[in-house]
Amino acid sequence: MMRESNKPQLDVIVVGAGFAGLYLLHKFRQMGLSARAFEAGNDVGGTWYWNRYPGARCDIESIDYSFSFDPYLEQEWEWTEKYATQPEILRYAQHVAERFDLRRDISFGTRVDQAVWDEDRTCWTVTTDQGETVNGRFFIMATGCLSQPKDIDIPGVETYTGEIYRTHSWPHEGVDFSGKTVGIIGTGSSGIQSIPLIAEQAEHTTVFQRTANYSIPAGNGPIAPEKLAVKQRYQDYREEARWTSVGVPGKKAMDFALTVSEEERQQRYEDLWNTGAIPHLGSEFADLLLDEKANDTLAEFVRRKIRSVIEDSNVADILTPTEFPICTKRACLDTNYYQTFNKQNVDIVDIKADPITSITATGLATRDREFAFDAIVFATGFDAMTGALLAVDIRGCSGQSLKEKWAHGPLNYLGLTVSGFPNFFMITGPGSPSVLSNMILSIEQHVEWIADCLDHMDRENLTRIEATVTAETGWVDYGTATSDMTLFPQAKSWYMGANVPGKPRVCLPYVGGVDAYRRACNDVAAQDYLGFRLAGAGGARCNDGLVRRQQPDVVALLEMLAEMELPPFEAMSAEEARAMSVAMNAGNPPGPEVGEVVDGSYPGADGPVEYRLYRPDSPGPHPVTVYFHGGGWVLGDHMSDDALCRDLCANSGSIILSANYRHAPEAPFPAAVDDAFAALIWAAEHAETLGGITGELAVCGWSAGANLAAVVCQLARDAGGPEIRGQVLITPVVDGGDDRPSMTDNAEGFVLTRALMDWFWDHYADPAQRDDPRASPLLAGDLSGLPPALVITAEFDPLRDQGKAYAEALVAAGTDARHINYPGQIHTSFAAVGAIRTANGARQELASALRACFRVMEPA
Ligand code: NA7
Repeated sequence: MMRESNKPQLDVIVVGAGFAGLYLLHKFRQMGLSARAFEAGNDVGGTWYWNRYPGARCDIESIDYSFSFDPYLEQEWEWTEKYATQPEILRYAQHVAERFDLRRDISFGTRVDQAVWDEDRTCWTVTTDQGETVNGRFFIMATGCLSQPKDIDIPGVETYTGEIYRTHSWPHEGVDFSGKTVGIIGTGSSGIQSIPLIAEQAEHTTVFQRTANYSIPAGNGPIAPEKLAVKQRYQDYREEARWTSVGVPGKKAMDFALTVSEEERQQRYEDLWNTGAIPHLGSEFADLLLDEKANDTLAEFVRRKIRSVIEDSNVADILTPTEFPICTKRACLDTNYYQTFNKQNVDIVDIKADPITSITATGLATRDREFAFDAIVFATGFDAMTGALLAVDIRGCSGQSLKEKWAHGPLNYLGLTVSGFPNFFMITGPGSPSVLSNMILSIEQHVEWIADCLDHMDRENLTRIEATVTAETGWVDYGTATSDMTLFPQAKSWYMGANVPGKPRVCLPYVGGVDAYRRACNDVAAQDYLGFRLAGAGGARCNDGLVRRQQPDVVALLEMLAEMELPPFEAMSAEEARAMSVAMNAGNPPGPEVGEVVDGSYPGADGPVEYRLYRPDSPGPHPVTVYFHGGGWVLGDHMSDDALCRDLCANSGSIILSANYRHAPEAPFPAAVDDAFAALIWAAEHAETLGGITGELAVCGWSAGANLAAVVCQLARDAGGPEIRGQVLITPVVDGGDDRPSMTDNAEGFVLTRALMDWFWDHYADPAQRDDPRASPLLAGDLSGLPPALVITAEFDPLRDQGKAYAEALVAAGTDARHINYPGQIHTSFAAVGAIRTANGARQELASALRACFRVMEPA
């Protein structure tokens, strides 16, 4: 038992009294916990207290950018504009503080210098710049993501004799620029919002731009009546917002910029432009942040708009952004930004072409010019997301500092906690969606998650919580895998830590969306605080593990399918299942362009059967790969794996002849085998007429199609031909009696379940037939003398271990075979071209295996 004198003074110590700090205090008071906040400013408001520059506004509509935790609060407060100004948002923060009487728990004008974990007393000891020391059971940094300004990294500032202003700490009394010459450095949000207003007052304004930004007109004004009407169903509306990707209701993009018509695309961009809907800009189409070409359609649209506003084409050249994909840096909302540069007394200087070399006594110098100014405004940004956290000397177990721990990037679990730093939480920390979302909504989610966690601990009589290294590493890797799928890493942005010299280059926010993130946090709590070590009088416990085990796009797909609540295939007739499979295929992204696509038919074992031929975009002839589609011998056809066939064709330089075959149950085993073998023989004999190179023949297939590919290799060997150069087997079915661990572990799981596999087998072959090597090629007595094989499997596939067993058996029999198992993937990953991008590497591997097996890629 802890002696009374040893007990921490407070339950919770909070740093910051912005929106996060305010809600924390309110929440903890409701829970009966003692909490105190320290705030450097002299009032509440955080970022909205400091950033008072002219034109400062939020880029999330005010109806959305406000608290939802109290229905009375949300009803009584009336916003006056679509995008609220800084003074109005600050008034709102003050109103919240007053309404819930929060100021009495806040020490203003006080900076926290240090926080040290005391293992013996299970508490944090916090010291402030006012000489105060307090201790508390929990320590929470609610310091905001954009609160630590970036140092001015231009020499000579101290020599300047004019006025200096910084957008992040603007004088409270305001600034009058009338009659003054002003230089403004920086064209991020702060610059873009303030430049038009400063230029309106100043006698002359010169803007120094390093990187041109994308900005769209805010279209600000009174709140539209339909938006205001949301207040009549505010709580439902908020719940909707919680399950969107940015925390603002809107339609979920399901289609692709590159598949709709040019006309539709332009119309949709025009609508976005006209509504100033910045949160939805990057999500209008599902591929905008994933595919450079798709992104460029929007970027080009915005570039054209920018050019149409600016009169001087040289100025337009400077202001038109080209250096990074749109939305990979925060896109800006403006009012008359580009128009401002049509004024005679406003200049722009491209400091990429003519860099600033120093601040001088009278102004600044670039490499080629000298400028004199009465005032210089720095709108040069922040040491975002980690800066404010590292500004406090936070020391966890064994005295390790957060700075040391984060030397190579902010290791964290869920953006909420850090291993080695018990009872410490961050609000909207790195690793959470934070700056890519409606911040107030994300703040609420974090505060509520922490409150639930503390409540759980109290109920279970636990006093210490700490993330495990496994969980932390898993989350960081997952976050990196998520951002690596996107275009975000291509920008030198503060999201990537690229604006601060020497800062580790990692994607700071979690880019997978508020909805996916919320699900992960909820899953952690629901699984007995998965990945946390908890201890106290109630006992020690740890359910260690990873909250997300599949690749991020696989998780997104599985979540989407779960949301759709589709009936399982095995509950349907074959006809119904086929119809559903066609419907599901319809929305797939298209595969890459190929030289030519030709449909035809080959003589199957029982009459003509269709094929689709994909020809590479290079002068032929080419080697030929006969491809067999997946679908459990029941579903699919020669066109259903279209995107994969295109991908294989484009990347392997081989003709892909996707041969259909008769399907079960109408034509059960061995009909599909007979057709597949007939297709192979026909392709070998007709290689030249198909534009192929005789003798350069390979087979490939996915799932049941890979079963057929493996089987025809055995049949061709036994029949003495045709000669096959290689077999590429994608998650093959090779054993009808499989009961290996992967079958059991993934039985219930990931699109292909054990029940579905059983359903396929039941349609295809009688139990007595399944031992036939033409149904289960793994059971063939002799696996020697077969074509070189590449077998790829997926970690979360019931078929994983049989695929592996086949590759091993081939090797044991002296056949040249390689097996690659792809972590975090599922049975359908490899065929999902464009949708499961984390399988791109695997698809490259398939294509190079095909390339490698041919002796001749092109005729001499
Ligand atoms: P940002 O968006 O980081 O913008 C900072 C701007 O300052 C940007 O144009 C920078 O150019 C420029 N900059 C920074 N350092 C220099 C130096 N040394 N020389 C010249 N130019 C420089 O910060 P904001 O305050 O505008 O906005 C921050 C966020 O607040 C915003 O995204 C919203 O979420 C709200 P660069 O692009 O790095 O070439």
